[in-house]
Amino acid sequence: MHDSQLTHLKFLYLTEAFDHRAKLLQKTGRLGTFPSSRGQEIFFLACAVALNNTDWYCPYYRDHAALLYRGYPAHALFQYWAGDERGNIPLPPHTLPINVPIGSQTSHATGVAMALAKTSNICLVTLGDGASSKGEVYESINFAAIHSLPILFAVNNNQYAISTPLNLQTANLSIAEKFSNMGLETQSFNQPNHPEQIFSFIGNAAKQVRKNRAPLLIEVFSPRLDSHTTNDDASLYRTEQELSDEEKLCPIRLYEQHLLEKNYSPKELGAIKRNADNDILEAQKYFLTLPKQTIDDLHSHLWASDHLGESR
Ligand SMILES: Cc1ncc(C[n+]2csc(CCOP(=O)(O)OP(=O)(O)O)c2C)c(N)n1
Repeated sequence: MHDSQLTHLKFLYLTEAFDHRAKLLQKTGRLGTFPSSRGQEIFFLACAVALNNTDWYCPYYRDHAALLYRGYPAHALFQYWAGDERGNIPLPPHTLPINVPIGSQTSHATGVAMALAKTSNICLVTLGDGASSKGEVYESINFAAIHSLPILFAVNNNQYAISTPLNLQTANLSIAEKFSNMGLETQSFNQPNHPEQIFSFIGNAAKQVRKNRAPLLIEVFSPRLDSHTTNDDASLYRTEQELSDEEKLCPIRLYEQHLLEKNYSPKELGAIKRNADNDILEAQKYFLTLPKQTIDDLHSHLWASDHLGESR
């Protein structure tokens, strides 16, 4: 039995509870549009687990599990999605801010990887299948391949970019195939029945980048169990059958099953879940006690103080 598996489960439960509460807060007008990661939690968690503390993590906007694992306080994530700039303040070390302009995080990450070239650290950047069509993504991958940078491009292939399906992002069968001719190795993981193997798949990929000091692109096919965001309605473009078939692939439920088969007890798992639910409830309560941000809060953390020649 590996305690690390229970730690993984704890962060999956934290993410699940965070997701649940964020959607409720959005419905009651406390949060803005929120992108659920339901079905994709293990992908993001495994990306964070694959790194050391001094490696760099460059997220897009669905990375709640990874950010919680790297130490982002849950109340600050609620603040971020409520449009409160102060939610950006407690960024974990070696972690870039949440990035909503699609694909642009790959350029930032490639710059980070360039700075890491002569160290033993690596950089991991996440992106969606839709982002893989953006010019910056091609430019970043090309640059990273030419300069042999230590960067792992990790694609969360949930097969939709809002309502645009995968077959309109690529004429290939996968994103890994799409980039297979760009001077870097690409790998794909498509075994939704075995979400626990995502940890070793992404862990090995990170090891490979660390050892070879060269870029690698990986893709994990993951079910998207919620709509794109709280502002979207997937039933307008996905069939009921497709949605209910995907629900059976809920990675957290399959991971629980995997742990029970390994002789962890339902009681043990239940206690971890209750603690996680409670931690997120406390974070929500704290978030709701915070005073409203002021106009000054919108820009007081935007500029480095020495750049302006004045202290904050
Ligand atoms: C530059 C830019 N163009 C358009 C958008 C609007 N937009 C938000 S999410 C999204 C789809 C992204 O899909 P994908 O990359 O597959 O990631 P997913 O959200 O499915 O995880 C789009 C087009 C944006 N945020 N940024």
